[in-house]
Amino acid sequence: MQLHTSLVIAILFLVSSCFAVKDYLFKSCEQNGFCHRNRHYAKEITLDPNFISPYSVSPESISIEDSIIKGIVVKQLPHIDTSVEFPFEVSILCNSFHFKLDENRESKQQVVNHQRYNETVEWAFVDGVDTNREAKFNKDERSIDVSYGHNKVTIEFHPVKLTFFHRGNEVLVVNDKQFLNIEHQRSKEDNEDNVLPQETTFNMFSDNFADSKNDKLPLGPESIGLDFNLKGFSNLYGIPEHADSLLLKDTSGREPYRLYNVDIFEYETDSRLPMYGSIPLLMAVNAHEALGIFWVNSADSYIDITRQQDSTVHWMSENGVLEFVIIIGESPQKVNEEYGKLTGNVQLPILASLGYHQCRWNYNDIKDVLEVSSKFDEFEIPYDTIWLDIEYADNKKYFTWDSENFGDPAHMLKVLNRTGRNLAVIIDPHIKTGYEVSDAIVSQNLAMKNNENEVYYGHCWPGESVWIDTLNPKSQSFWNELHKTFMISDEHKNLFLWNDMNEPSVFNGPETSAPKDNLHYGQWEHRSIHNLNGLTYHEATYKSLIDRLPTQRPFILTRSYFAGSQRTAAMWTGDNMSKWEYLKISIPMVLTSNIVGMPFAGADVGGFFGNPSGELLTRWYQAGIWYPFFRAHAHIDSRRREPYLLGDPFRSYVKDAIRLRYKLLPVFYTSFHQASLTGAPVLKPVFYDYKDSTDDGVYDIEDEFFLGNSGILAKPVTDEGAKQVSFAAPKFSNENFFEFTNGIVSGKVYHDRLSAELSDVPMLLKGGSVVPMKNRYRRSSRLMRHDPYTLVVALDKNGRATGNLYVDDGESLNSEYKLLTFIVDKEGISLSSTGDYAFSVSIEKIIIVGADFAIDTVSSGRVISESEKITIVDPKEFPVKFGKGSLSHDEL
Ligand code: NBV
Repeated sequence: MQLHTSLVIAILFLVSSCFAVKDYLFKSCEQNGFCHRNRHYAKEITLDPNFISPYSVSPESISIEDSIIKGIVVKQLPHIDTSVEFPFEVSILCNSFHFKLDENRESKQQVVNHQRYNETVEWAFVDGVDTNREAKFNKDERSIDVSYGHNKVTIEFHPVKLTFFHRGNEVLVVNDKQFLNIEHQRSKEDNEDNVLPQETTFNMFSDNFADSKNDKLPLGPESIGLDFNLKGFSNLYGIPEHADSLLLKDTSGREPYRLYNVDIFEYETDSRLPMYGSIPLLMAVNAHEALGIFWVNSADSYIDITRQQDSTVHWMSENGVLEFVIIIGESPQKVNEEYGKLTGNVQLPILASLGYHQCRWNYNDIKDVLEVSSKFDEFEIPYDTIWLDIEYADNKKYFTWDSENFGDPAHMLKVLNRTGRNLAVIIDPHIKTGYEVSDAIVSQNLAMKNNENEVYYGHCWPGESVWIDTLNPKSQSFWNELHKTFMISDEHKNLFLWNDMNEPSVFNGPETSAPKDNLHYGQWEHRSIHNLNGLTYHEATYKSLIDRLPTQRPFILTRSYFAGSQRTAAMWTGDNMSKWEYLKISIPMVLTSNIVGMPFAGADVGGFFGNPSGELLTRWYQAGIWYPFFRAHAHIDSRRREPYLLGDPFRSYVKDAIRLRYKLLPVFYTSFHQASLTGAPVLKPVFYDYKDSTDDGVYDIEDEFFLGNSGILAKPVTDEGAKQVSFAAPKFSNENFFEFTNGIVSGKVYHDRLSAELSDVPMLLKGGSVVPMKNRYRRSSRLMRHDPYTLVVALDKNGRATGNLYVDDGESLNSEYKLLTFIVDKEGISLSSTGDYAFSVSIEKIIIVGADFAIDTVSSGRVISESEKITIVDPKEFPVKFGKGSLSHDEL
């Protein structure tokens, strides 16, 4: 019996370990030298009430020129009675506070760049960010004040402390707890003299982690750490990527959140482990203000959070300059806007990329691709893009096509194009050795190097590989030429790209990535640039696509990303599983991405690993239609699950869900247009609109959201067997929310719960909204171009509603456009517009709900196309005419 039990346990262990993340491959804070040391330092300081920080600002060093404060932070070393100097700069960039501290270092060897890495900002920021010249400065012996807009910051010299006020309220104290720690340059031999009594020397010059692959740590300890005390903020968000809740958790006594881009195989939910991308922006929100901390650093980082009335964030990075931006505003939207001014907003996507994407690893050959494509048509399911994973290339040699199975890609593209379809193909950064592309990378000196400055060879899908170093500006023209040749001729505009594995993923590397002591262009260690490696790669691809077709908006999907990635790529949440908990976690993950300015985000619909049940897959599609990036994907070992293959009723529910996405494309596109101008989320968390509610419950709503500013509130079903949902947002609002299940408005006001049978996509429409939809079925978005709109109008309690519609040619960079605003009141519907795009918008139907008055009929400017009829659901059926001259066909 005992034997039997242990056998069962052993089997259970084996089975569960097959499907569990290999967390032993990834360093915990305890195992990671710099994190261990910073946490230790923080703990020692906290325990010592008499601690006096060794850091101070030298008052004599301060100068102010051109609205930039320059000065020196001094670190006193008690053992040797000497000090180290760190020059720093403070400026106001646009409306945000910017701090940067460097170290003057001696250069001893030629191979490794000895300076602290200071170029993160160049990758993350847009060009030409302005220094605000209106900031006012006021200095005395002990401190300096900087006032800008409604904000003021007092920088105290000793102890070093930065206190921020917004409209006179204290909102943030930086270095309140004195966790500031800058491990200055020293040699191994002198180390003892250079450590403070509160420090530990754990792994300062070598790394004892089993999977560190002999990291040589040539520059010794160089970490930085700092605390941020958020006054009156207990609700913190952001710092993706983690498979975790929307609201950040308290990490006291647990693993901190880690930012280190890795290929995390079979990741688990409810985890602070690092994932494929990172955006070091944390947002704190309360009823009065919102605050952004943007830690401008691309090295391995951990963030400890103590969640309280006044929360503390302890940020620790392995190296680099100490640089951060503080954004303060009235609202989260304001933080998004200011962050967007620094790092750029999402590019307005090519319209087709907002349609449905059909992917799997892999479609076998051209015949397979075209068959799948025509099956969609046979079952009248729209889709826009079909994807090819790594098997399309000859032996995974990217920039080639497998001649047997993909011998005539031009033909494939042409056939897809007939129905307005696109093809997306994968190009990974590991380039197999022994063919012309890798040979050229080596001979032209464009490869990432090892710690001896020789070409780094590692293992990935194709076997032995080299990695293109896209930090090297010379890589760009090489990359452009490769794309031009590979993408056949300029005639084929329907080819999109997918950049995977760009963390970079290295099978035999430490923590599944590149060795930290590898070298990049400028002799920078990989350690310093790791988290922006993925960005440099997809940006190079973006530039190559622009080089090929200068007027078309490129579409690129990237797995790894950093602050600034939103300008040139969409992201997805990587290799999830066909399980309910992954469907559930995808919503806060996508919302978090929206909070930090990267709205073009999605998760693999259906789950990457495994085979979902019909119910799970249906619910996943119904949720997936809300992901700004909507793609189904599946692992090579999973069963085929294209929507038309599903048995009924699943097939028809999935088809309806996909069709609903297409009906809502005008709303998605309009929301993306707003995001491209203001950094606003496309999927908007509920707290964005109701943060000043007296009920704190608004801050942790992570399973429902608004679609931009459209008034559509959605709550996907993510529980097996669920037959109804309950929305939280309506209770924070004075407005009515109308039932809008499956995009059909009934005039019924929502109370308490909504039925959500498996056929249903539960959604509500807030009173006061006008939603433009395109309700006719077409095979792809391109074929919907001239279709008329249906306006769904939900009046607010005062009988009013407004809504926007953005239209342009859907594909050109700098296309002409028209932005329409519909205004509905008791008098009728009126319209205002901006932009010169000469394109007529026709409306075939207007549905109005929520009127408790007779809708007046006014005579002129009827815009309903001849054959069509206006439907009014509530309160009575009668034709609507429009307000005096307010809306005419020509105007539209
Ligand atoms: O290229 C194969 C897969 C891809 O399908 C997936 O979407 C990526 O996240 N890729 C990872 C490599 C291997 C996954 C086990």
